Amino acid sequence: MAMYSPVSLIGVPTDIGAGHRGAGLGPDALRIAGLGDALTARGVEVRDLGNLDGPRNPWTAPAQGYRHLDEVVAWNRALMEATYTELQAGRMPIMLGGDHCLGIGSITAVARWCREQGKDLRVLWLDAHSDFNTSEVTPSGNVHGMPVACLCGLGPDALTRLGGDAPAIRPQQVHQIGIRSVDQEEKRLIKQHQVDVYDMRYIDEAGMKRTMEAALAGIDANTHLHVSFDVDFLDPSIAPGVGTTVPGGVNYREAQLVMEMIADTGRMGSLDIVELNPLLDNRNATAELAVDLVESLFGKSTLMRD
Ligand code: HAR
Ligand code: MN
Ligand code: MN
Ligand code: MN
Repeated sequence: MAMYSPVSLIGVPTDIGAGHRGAGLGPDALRIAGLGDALTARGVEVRDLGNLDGPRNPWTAPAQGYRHLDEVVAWNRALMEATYTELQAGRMPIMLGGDHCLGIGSITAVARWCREQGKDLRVLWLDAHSDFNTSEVTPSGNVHGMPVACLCGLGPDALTRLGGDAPAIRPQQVHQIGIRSVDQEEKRLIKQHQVDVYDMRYIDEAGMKRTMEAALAGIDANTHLHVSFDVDFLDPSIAPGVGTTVPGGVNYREAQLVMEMIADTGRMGSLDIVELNPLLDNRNATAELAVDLVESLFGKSTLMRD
């Protein structure tokens, strides 16, 4: 079995960036689905740091194109600090979300740490959505539709400069898989900034194996792979427990292959699990599926392959 760094689970119980309430219950649903024990069974040393604290969700309308911006900033700052601390301690942070606005905090910390260590950061963004909106073009004002843009320097200073300098990452460092819902103006931004997007049509035509080979091409011993796993990446028929389902998503076998191929690189150094909404789930089945997929991310396969 491959050796993995010790893992720290960081619960971030908030739906501050989402348009539905409930993703704040995600961390406990993942725990109840057995995430910690599943990793331990993989031979990974696991420490559960519990849940971070932050402002409650005021559930107010957007202002200047953002909903709950101050609260989003507060949660992301707390997560950034916790993530950075774990990386410094030689541990692999796994963020238990929470909605996807939290990717700003986790990835800002990872980017800073990679810069300091001289590592090449690559972000794999598994999602139905590109999350590349800005306040000018967002149809909703929900910040969970904006984290990739913020990380690439498009957004309010409070989020783009969370870690000091902006941008935290370059668009070319992001590789998106499973995309099937991009807003009109967001499409233009994605093109303009040359984010590497493997949408569902690409996956249909090329197959998941070739898609992943393309998304993982060029990874070497100096690469730090950050996996940002938005559970709505999966088809709603297998993963109903999310606020923003989009039909035509990745099926069970494809999802397993994605995780197995990431595991084969041996380079995953940090992980987000986001957008799980237990209030919309079917007896925690989506959380259990997420745990099953995380096992594959940590090298679980049917046969011994090494
Ligand atoms: N694109 C839409 C918006 O910006 C929906 C975004 C939904 N985002 C997530 N995360 N669920 O991917 O409002
Ligand atoms: Mn997302
Ligand atoms: Mn999504
Ligand atoms: Mn690239």
